[in-house]
Amino acid sequence: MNQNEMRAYWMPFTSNRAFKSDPRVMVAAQGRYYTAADGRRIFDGLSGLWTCGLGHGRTEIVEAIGRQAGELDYSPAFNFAHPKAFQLAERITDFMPEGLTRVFFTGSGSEAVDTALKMARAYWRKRGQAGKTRLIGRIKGYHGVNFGGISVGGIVGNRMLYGQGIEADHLPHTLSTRNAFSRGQPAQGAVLADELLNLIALHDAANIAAVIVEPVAGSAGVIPPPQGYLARLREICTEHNILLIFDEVITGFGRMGANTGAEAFGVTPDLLTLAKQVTNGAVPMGAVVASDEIYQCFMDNSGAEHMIELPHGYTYSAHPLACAAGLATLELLERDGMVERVRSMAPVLEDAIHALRGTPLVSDIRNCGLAAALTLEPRGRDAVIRPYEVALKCWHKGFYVRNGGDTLQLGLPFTVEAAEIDAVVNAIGESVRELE
Ligand code: PXG
Repeated sequence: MNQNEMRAYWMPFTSNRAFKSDPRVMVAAQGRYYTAADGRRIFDGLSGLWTCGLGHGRTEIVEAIGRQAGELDYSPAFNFAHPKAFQLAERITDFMPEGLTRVFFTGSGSEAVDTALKMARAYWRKRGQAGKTRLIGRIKGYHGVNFGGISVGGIVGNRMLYGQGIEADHLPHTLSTRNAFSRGQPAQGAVLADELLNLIALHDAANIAAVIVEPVAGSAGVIPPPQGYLARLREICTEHNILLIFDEVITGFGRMGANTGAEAFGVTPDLLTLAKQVTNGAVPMGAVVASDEIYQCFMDNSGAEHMIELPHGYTYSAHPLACAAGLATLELLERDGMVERVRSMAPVLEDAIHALRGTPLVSDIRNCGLAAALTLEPRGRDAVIRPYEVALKCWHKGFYVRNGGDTLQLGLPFTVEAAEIDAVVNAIGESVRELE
């Protein structure tokens, strides 16, 4: 493509200038491989953007979307519904921990996060505790890009340009050099959850609505929770009447070798956000799953029956194409035993990625389920340049891997073979050794 053809498209989370001088364009995808514009086959080391665990172009999903487009392309989301919205909501609850039974659809992960934050504040109002508005996130957290999400988010670069957000505090992140090169959940750090007690002391729980964390921080570079950490957060939230929200946009539907991160780590939140894998990335969709108690509180405290209990929703909430894709995706996930497959392949990834320990410039390696990341040492004051260079080198070697901050990330397709794990990890190792 020449510069003119690339002029109008302002790309998201992309260095537009660098991209346009060396474009990386995909023209097709099947299974675990993309086809690049120059005809090369590229291994999909991040399942799209953590979206396509089942691989690309799955016939059942493609056909379900096609059928749906012909039958009912759109149905108004407000005051009306279509059958697959109910079916998918029910189906999603099959994958949720006990007690999370009510599904609110959105169009993306960012929308799911802002929906969950609004639900949390509204819930306390409905309960007559209007003072409970403060929201608490975590340093290094990523909760999408809308105003609520960036406010509770803890990746400074995503917030610094945008001025005043909404009131929020941040727990410390759990990354520690003491835990460097841990396999899976690190041993040290559960005590960091107690920082929540300091925020409660500062603001008083009467002013705090919710705490939101990713069970495993994804975008910040696959940071699994220290053993006991999430359970401790749950305990403090319960004790002080604060809602706990798990942002499972990446960890939902299999990536951790369990249906959810909540299941993987044995801790149940009050609200849980989803997106990405719910439709295998084929149609945009997100969701918030709420506890029965929260749903009932809205039903019981909203006046006459014709009154709207939650004045919130999106034109594309429960979009028929997304619901069709979601039903087909969850069917395949279950039929093909994909969650069990993630569990069985996770140790293969763990061994392969940790074999890079000792490679120059690699200062940490982390993994959990079919997700893994390396941290690379900065070049001078530039912490992001080396992962960026490695991702480019990998692309030229036929592998798509993701760079983010000072990390390189892998989110392998659930269908991945051991030989592919070796190949992509070798490509990363080789590329790191080529660095200055
Ligand atoms: N929460 C979490 C935990 C996410 O990972 C979002 C919310 C926002 O979702 P939407 O659909 O609005 O993008 C995300 C998105 C990466 C990467 O490289 C991660 C995301 C998106 C793009 C890249 O880790 N996560």
